[in-house]
Order: sequence, then C-alpha cells, then structure tokens
Amino acid sequence: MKYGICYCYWNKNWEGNDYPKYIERARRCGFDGLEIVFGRMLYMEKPEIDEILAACREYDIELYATGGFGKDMDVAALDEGERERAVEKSLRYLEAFNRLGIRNFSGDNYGAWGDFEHADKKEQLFEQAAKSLRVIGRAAGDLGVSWNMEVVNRFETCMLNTADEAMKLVRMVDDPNVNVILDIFHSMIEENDIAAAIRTVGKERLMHYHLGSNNRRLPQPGFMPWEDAFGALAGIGYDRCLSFEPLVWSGGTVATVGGCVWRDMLPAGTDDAEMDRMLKESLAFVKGIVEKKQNELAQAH
Ligand SMILES: [Mn+2]
Repeated sequence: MKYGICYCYWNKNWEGNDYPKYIERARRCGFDGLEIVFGRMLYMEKPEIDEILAACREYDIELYATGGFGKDMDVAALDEGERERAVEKSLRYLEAFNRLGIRNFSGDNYGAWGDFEHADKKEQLFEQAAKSLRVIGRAAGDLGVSWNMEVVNRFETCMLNTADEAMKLVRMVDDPNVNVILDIFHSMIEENDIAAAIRTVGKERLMHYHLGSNNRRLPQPGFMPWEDAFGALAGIGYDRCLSFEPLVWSGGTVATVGGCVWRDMLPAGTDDAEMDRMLKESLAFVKGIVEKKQNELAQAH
C-alpha cells in the first residue's frame, strides 16, 4: 500500500508555489505521495517543473493531481460549444500532468463541481460526460494517466453520489483510463454500506482512495468505520494509494472554495512540529488497521 498526503493539510490555500518543500516534508512524515490541486499546473514554467521533478526523485515521492472543475471546464455541459472547450482544456491539462510525471488525477473531473442548474436532466449530463470522457480517456491512455472520477456527497454534485452511479458512468465511457476514486468522508454521507461501495467499484476500477474523519480532520479513532473500509480494501486486493485529505484550515481557499471550514479545526497554538506529529500519529493509526486487516485476510486463506 502507498500512502499520500494532500498539500492542503499544511496550507490554508489549495495551491502554492512551494511544492518542493512539501515533497520533502511528506517523505519526512512517512508518506509516499503528495497530492496537489491541478489549477496552476497548466501555467507552470519549466524551472518550477524541474525543481518539482528533482524533489520527487530525491525524496522518492509520487505526485498526484486532484481538484474540482469549475463551470469553465464543465465536460458534462449541455451546450456543445461549452462542452468541447472543456474537453480541449482537459486535454491540455493531461499534457501538464505528463510534464510533472503525474499518472493519477482524481476529483470532480466529470462535470462542474457544485453546479446544480441541470440536476433535473441527469440522464443528459451523464450522456454529455460520457461523450467527453471517451475523448479524454483515449488521450489519458496515450500518456499513461488514470482519470479518476470522485464520488462526492449531494452538496457537491448532482452526478456521482454513490459507487453505483460512478460505475454506471464508467460503463458508459468504457475506457480503461477513466476510473473511480472513493472518499470515505463522502461515502459515509451517501452509501448504505461503505464496504459494499468499495466492492462495487472493485480492484480494476478503484484507482485512489481519500481518507478523512467525519469532520474532515485527520483519520483518528472515533466513529468512522475504518475496519469496514480497510477490510473491504484488503478484500479486493487494493494496493494503490490511501491518500489523506484533511481540510483543517479556515481563512483561505480550502475553506472558502469547496471545503466549507467555518471554524478552527486545529487545537489552539498548533505549530509546524505539532502538525507533523499529529500527521505521523494518524498515519501509524491507519497503517495499524490496514495491516491488521491484511493479516486477517491472509490467515483466512
Ligand atoms: Mn476527496
């Protein structure tokens, strides 16, 4: 299993221009990957790209892209002109991912995030998205990128709220490079059974998995069904990335653009050292359950 951490754990804004520092910090905290938002990637100049690539090599960190598309990238747009422009921009992002050595893009990348204008035309949105994702999937395949559609809760999309809905769109697109990411925070809100959702997607299509507590703090003991989730992941033989996506900062774009963090989620006076200590503690907690579930499965066979 690989473990990833999102840049926004340490930053109140989704994006920055200091990724090498966090590539090193992710490794120091015991992670194998750093997840960063796709936005700026299209506009990065070569010196910055080179520094990021060098840091990834030095610290043996894999970079993952994540994020939600706005109205300007609505690949499910009912208007054909809008949809085609969104596809064209998506293809340019694939080139940007390739320049950064990114092979995995996960998020609300199948329509416009938080847009419910045409929620009553869900069938049409699916048709439009499938049309776009067939083109995107072919290009992703040429570059070896997996385009992973994130199942998110009802307050963020009207399209993919459950694993069943994601698999419906996967089948409509029918491309090996258009896949699924599940996020335990969203699953907790929408699924009847978190383990069944993992099995519905299955090993072949589940390309990434986001972790957070019920209030999007770090994974920690509490009432999240960690054992169910990690047992099901072991059961399908999932060995890709478990990526931590804590949204804990108020006062920046994480809070105001999608994350809805309206109160302090961190203990008062938390400094850099404490942030890293909490992160390492959380990683040890997750690894402990993952390994326990893998061992239980091995003994059952
Ligand atoms: Mn997520």
